[in-house]
Amino acid sequence: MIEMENLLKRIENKELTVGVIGLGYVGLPLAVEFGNAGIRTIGIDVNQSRVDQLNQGDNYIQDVDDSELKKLVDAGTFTATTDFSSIKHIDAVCIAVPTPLSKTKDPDITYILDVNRELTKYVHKDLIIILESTTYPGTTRELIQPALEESGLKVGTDVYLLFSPERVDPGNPVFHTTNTPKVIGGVTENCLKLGMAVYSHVMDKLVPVSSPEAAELTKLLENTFRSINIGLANEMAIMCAKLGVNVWEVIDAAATKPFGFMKFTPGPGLGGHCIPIDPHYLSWKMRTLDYRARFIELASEVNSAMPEYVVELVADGLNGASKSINGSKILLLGMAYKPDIDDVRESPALDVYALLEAKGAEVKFHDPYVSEIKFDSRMESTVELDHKSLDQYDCVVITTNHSEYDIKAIVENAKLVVDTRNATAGNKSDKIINLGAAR
Ligand code: SAJ
Repeated sequence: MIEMENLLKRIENKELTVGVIGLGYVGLPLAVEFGNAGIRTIGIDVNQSRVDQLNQGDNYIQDVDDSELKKLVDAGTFTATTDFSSIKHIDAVCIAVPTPLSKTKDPDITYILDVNRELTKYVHKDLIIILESTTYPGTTRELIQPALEESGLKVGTDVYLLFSPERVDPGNPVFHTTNTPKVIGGVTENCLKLGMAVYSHVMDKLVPVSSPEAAELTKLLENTFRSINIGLANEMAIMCAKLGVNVWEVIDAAATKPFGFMKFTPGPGLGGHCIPIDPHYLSWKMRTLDYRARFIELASEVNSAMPEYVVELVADGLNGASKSINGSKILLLGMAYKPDIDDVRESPALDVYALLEAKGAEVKFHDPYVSEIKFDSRMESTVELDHKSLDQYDCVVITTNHSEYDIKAIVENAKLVVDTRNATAGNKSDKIINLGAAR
């Protein structure tokens, strides 16, 4: 096994070029960390304008430090390209392309299939391939491995294939790419050894598992766990409102239990590019095995119904002032899917906006991080938030509680506030309808 030893030696001595395919919120931070470790890194992305931006040292990912990127580009340590043939000069390639859902909530693996086609073309002896995109269990072995072996090369002896889930939490002030434990599963022992040697340059802690399927399922369990518990919190909110009890008080009290409980909170629904999506990769896979993943489906049902629940709260509030949604002027505060970030992907605020509009309301939004949003065929821009003129709206809905919102001023000046995030906790006023709290 001299070959393995030589390969390991080269990796340990950083005599390798790492490639990252997909330069988004996962791929770009990862590429920058390899560059920071002094490893030549090539970023590959299909988006030419992104590639051009990066090669000018311009950063577009919130969690990446602008000066770090610039330094790597100026030193030639990191370069970006749209040319997949660069794989020929790459020793280890990490794949971090999107894995969304189709309209019918089925896995959409077109991005992985696109990469697969390039891998088949440019795979070469001793290439190490690590899939990071969240996907259904079996993708690595059933989709990627055959694409690599089409060339006649054998996984485990000529090329090395692994799965290692991304665990990037956008905007997290504590956990980032290098200090979040990294789960990794290889198709063979040698695959695992080599993949771990590559990641040991950038990850503080590696968590080897016995197979790529175990690694694929680890990620799905993590995010299914969140989706189901958020669904439980949302259903608790609905039940508490019917029982005349404040769900936020109940959750805070339950959270004092020092063991056996983990706090989740209700909200207007489930946003982001992970939690609403990932569990459906597992339930889809199970359907192909004739098994219904009931918890996943039920959680999705509860979570997806929350925007309508919020609209019912708005209707109740307006009704109290003898108004209807139809013809009312409504302002949504916060369109990003969670506080203090600029990402609106799958944001429930988008659903609330569309549902209110469909019922005849004139809807506006304010978001300090989101300047404009595309609704079907038109672009809507954020309005200025002038507390003194909030009474021009029949209802203000707090959909995402960005830290900078002055809740006291909002409550003081608005006619009616529907609070989906308990942002108004502590503000006593009969103008407030708080999701999960009796009026
Ligand atoms: N949400 C609730 N109630 C909660 C928690 C979240 O309604 O108790 C909503 C959020 O408002 C958001 C959605 O769920 O709309 C998702 O929120 P999230 O906190 O899970 O944030 P994400 O989507 O950024 O999830 C990421 C995930 N990271 C990865 O997949 C690598 C997730 O695994 C992390 O646990 C999560 O960040 C985190 O902890 O912040």
